[in-house]
Amino acid sequence: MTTIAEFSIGSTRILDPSGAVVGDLPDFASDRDELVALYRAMVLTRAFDAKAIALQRTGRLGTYASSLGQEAVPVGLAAAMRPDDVLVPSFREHGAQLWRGVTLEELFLFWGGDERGNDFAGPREDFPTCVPVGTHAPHAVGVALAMKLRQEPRAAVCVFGDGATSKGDVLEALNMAGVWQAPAVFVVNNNGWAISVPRARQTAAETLAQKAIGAGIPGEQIDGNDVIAMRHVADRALARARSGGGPTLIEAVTYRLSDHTTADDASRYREDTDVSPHWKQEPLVRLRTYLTAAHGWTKADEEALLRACDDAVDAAAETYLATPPMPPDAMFAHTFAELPADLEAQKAALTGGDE
Ligand SMILES: Cc1ncc(C[n+]2csc(CCOP(=O)(O)OP(=O)(O)O)c2C)c(N)n1
Repeated sequence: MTTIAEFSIGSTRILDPSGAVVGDLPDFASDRDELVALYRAMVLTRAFDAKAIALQRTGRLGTYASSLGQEAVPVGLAAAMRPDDVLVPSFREHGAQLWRGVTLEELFLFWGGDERGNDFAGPREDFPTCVPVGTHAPHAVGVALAMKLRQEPRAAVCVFGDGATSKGDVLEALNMAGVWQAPAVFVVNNNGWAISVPRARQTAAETLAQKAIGAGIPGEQIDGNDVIAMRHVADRALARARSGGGPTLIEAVTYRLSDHTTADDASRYREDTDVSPHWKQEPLVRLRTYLTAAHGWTKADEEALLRACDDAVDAAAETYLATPPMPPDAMFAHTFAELPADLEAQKAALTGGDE
């Protein structure tokens, strides 16, 4: 037998869990302000997360998907994006959405079941949160293809979980992105679990990044709790996509410290002893340790930042709680240009009108 093709999967880590530099620092990472911006975005995301869970537990928010411990993936990714790139997110990308200009109030509205939360004042072309697993990946390829046909130097960025990579939608999207050399960057937010199904029971593949190989596109893995690595590798993939170099798949290895959602109880399938080592890897402590050692981040800086983020989140929550709900028939708006007769009838029944 002759070997006719060989492949390998690279892995990138720049900051290790102790906050030590173990790779080549990219240029942006020597700038204290750039690092503080990344840190702030992760802290704000975590503050939003804590408030969202508290509101859900007291009956004031719908089912909520936490991003606790995974903040470096969306934040690093969004920091690498340009405003006119398009984010096509799954349901744990609050950090990316906030970075790109979606407001805290909008995020609360969305998770409170109010569609106005998807009508972002900020990134008008970004897609709404996709709750069906993986169905947004083909959409992202369509967006990227449109950019290519219009010869626009932009990219579509699609994020999904490890479980989603076992779905046809994602594999088909990777395949067609490769065929069309679409300017798309796919990010697997590999947090180890698809609800109660561990990564090892989803696929026999050694890495998820190698799912790119079958589609003929580059795939690489990064330490997804290292926000510097995330931003750096995404920078490179986005630059390649925008300049006609085609798509990339990035597997960001992180860990879901929380329950899957507020409707889940992870203690039913996961021991505390499995989870606790991952607290030593988490992304906020890692960058904070580095900021402290390399850039003189102080306790006072930390306290001021925590207070500012908590205040912003509390104020947004107050605004959300004070927002009058939409009328029930709002669910019929924006679904069809002209409502089909059966939906017209349902709307009329709901509003007490004639059938
Ligand atoms: C098409 C579809 N099937 C099933 C579900 C129910 N569901 C919600 S999240 C989830 C697991 C997703 O796991 P993963 O892709 O790893 O993302 P994570 O939730 O871990 O971020 C499932 C099966 C769904 N939302 N959509």
